[in-house]
Amino acid sequence: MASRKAKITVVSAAVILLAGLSVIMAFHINARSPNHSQAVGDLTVTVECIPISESTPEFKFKTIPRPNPAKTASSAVFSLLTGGQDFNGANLQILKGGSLPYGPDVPDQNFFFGDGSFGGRILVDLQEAIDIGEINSYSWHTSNRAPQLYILFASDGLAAGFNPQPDRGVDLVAAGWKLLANVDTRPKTSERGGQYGVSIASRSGVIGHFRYLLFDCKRTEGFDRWGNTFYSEIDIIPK
Ligand SMILES: [Ca+2]
Repeated sequence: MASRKAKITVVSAAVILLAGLSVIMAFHINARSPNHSQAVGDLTVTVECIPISESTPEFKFKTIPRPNPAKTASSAVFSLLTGGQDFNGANLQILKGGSLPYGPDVPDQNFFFGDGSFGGRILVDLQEAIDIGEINSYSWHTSNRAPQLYILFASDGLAAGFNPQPDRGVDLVAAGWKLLANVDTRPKTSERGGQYGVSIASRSGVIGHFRYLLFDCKRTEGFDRWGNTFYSEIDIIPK
């Protein structure tokens, strides 16, 4: 009898242990997923990664809007503040208008900073301050150039001493810029390829009233020369 009880106790303990492990594993896998939504104050930053095997030129995201040139602010003018365009890539104009790459490794249909460089700063000038509803960025690559890593700043351009063209090293907050979001979609697994979408929005419906946006982009890794993200599209959606 005592032996039977002991057996039952051992089996019960094993079941409890396995159940506990599966809960821990589920949490762990979830924590490793690049898909997440993070709230910072009133803003939400939602990240979705479509695995490379399921990625298509339609950019079919489920949790964030797909690229939509019809909704994008047509007044947006993109320019480079720091860093240089890679000569195998497209210029910044590829980021607006809705043209999307036909495959996961098409350099001339994406904008990316020069091979071996640390990244750079992209300025978007909307010509006048508008209420912005969403800012969505999209990228696609087979490997390390897929994830997105940038800090987004914004300004209405009205602060005293505002600097609309801050060079490398200039403290952006001191130069009249507001920090909006820290975006880092790098997964914690070795598999980094895929199609990434980032949607920055606000629970109030309006991110803010801004004329300028500044994307301070970093390379996703420095192991080799190919760490700068293949950006396919950046949509600024007015409210
Ligand atoms: Ca494009």
